[in-house]
Amino acid sequence: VTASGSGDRRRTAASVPDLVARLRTGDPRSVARAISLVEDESPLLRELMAALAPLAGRAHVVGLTGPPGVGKSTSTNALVGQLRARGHTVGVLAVDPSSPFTGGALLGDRIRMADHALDRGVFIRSMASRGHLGGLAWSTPQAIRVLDAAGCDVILVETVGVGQSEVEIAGQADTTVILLAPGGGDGIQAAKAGILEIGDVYVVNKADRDGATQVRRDLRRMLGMGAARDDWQPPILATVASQGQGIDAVADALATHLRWLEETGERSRRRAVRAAQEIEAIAIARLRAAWSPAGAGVAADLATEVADGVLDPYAAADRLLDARS
Ligand SMILES: Nc1nc2c(ncn2[C@@H]2O[C@H](COP(=O)(O)OP(=O)(O)OP(=O)(O)O)[C@@H](O)[C@H]2O)c(=O)[nH]1
Ligand SMILES: [Mg+2]
Repeated sequence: VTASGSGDRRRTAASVPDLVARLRTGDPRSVARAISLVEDESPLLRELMAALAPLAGRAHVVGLTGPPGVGKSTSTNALVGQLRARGHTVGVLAVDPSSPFTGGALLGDRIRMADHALDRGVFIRSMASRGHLGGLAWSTPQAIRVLDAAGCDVILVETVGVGQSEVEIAGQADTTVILLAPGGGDGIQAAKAGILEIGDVYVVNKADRDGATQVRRDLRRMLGMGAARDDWQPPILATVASQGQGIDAVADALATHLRWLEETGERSRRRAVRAAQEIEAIAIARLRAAWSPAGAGVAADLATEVADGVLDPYAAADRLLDARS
């Protein structure tokens, strides 16, 4: 079921308790509407999150990230099929940190996801930052909470790797899957982007292409050079996502990692880190809103005073914090 929000948003707002009651039954329209409330930063959001908080926390949140065109959407699509075959309900959140509006690339994702469009056990939703500063830092965990409360066993969060964003999304997942592919020196770029520290599972997709073995070898060498992390050895898998090859092994690796997270207590630790990031993002968004109702950034008069040397920046920051309520 494609949980697209357009249209739902214009309907007369049902009460939050009604919405939550329907959402808990897995009603796709309610899921779509709840995620639209997140995206629109609705005034109802606070009540919605309060109602959903005790209902969420069950789902296995899996982040999939990697360079543009590496095969994230194709892999997600194949993985949805694999997880459905194992009896799991699945939520898919395609997050686009680079685009302020839901645009062309995500439309492409929706079309590819059409394989699952009629399946009641699958929710698919794309989400963009809508230009909010740091917006995805609080909106992504909230959308995850909606899907979790709606009963998704596994939530796949696809993000395009653009610099820092994959690291941020990794902080929000229980399990982070890094996708690479041969060509374009991805292995080397990966090392630069700090990808070697954040992956729980590495997948070299497009294994049907020349150079895939080399990418796996490079990855194995580079992962081996880093300091040993905990007692989890990230597997390095090979897939041909467009043909569904190797996807069963990816699903196995996700299940194995979830078991490891639970046995070691690492799952609770990661969830606490995620909650801390979410709280911070909400608090910072609120401070920004209090300072600049017009969205113009730091109060202009203070900025002028600092620029003119009338006020020092620390004193200006004090005034800003004092003025927040
Ligand atoms: N040869 C080959 N092509 C593949 C494979 N997997 C995906 N592709 C193709 O690679 C292209 C990009 O795939 P996507 O799944 O859209 O990649 P993506 O990472 O989601 O792309 P963005 O979301 O735009 O960053 C498509 O044309 C796919 O058909 C594969 O295993 N082998
Ligand atoms: Mg994609």
